[in-house]
Amino acid sequence: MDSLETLRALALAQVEQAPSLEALEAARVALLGKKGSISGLMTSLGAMAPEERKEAGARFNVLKDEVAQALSARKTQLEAGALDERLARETVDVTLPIRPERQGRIHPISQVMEEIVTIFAQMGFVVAEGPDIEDDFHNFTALNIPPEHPARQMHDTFYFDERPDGTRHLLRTHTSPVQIRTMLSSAPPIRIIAPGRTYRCDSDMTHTPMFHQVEGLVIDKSTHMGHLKGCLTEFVRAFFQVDDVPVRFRPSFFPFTEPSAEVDIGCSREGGELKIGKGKGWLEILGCGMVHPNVLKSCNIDPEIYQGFAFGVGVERVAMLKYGIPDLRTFFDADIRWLEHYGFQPGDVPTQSGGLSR
Ligand code: 2NL
Repeated sequence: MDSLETLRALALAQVEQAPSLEALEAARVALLGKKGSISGLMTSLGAMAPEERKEAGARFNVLKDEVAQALSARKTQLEAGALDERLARETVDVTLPIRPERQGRIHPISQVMEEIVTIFAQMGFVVAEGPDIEDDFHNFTALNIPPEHPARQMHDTFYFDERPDGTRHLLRTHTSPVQIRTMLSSAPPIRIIAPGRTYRCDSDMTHTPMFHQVEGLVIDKSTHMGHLKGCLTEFVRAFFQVDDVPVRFRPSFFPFTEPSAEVDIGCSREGGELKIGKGKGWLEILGCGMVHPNVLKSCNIDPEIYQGFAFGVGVERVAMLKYGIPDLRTFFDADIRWLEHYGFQPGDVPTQSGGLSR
């Protein structure tokens, strides 16, 4: 009896005073392990008379439960302490000055998307976002893209497996579905910019299966082609930071706009060096047009009352032109040396108040 009390006191002291999780585990093995002292008590029951065994067994079990409970309580305590200690050890002083030799870089895609968004934000556009995984309606049908249009083919669009109802989701092939969603959910006037990832089943020197787009949409009662020309001319000059760069609007075709145009900027290619500004050549920068009445109707907007313009910019393309990046596929190589060369310092990211970089 006395020896059981002594064992109890020793066991609880050992557990409650265990200085570390390792010491606690050692105590658990010494007490409750196969060859532990409390397990030893259980073995001794075999040599006892039936009456004595019954009474002793009950007391041994109480002790065993008590020790197990103490082990668990101490474990919780030690773990909390270990976490506190780690949190204290790993604190970061965010007020310390940056260390230029240890700085990461902003990817040129992120930088250029931020530049484009900043320019349009300064004109009063609001950023809109939507899902990368879309359905047929938002990506094609609402955009006046007919069922037999080549863009809908398997080899141009990434489709998911068919669902029980026979429909298939897809990876959006442009950010236009974001604008469709905006027109469906909010009444005009609308002035939004939709930056994001887009996907097409295409991979060669000049195409990657994932790429980036910024699209814009303006809808109001009296929005006209003059607004489109003024807005995009202003954008191109702000983006390339050349005040007098020639801009031309060349007729084109998109199913979702009528009329449609492509915007070119002037450039020169003397001595193999591309220079944006006055010169003999032209560079295609973006596509645009007046929103097709069928698109407005699909979004429950009355084309007799409202009209608007839309445009789309390929981010990789304008990033390559602006920053002289020669190879599209290097954008996605995750090469640290490339990023150190073409990337941007975190402090150079454009803001509405600070303007564009450089
Ligand atoms: C290009 C051409 C364009 C649009 C995108 C658009 C969106 C809606 C309605 C009408 Cl919801 N149009 N987007 C319009 C014209 C051209 O992009 O070459 N992008 C890289």
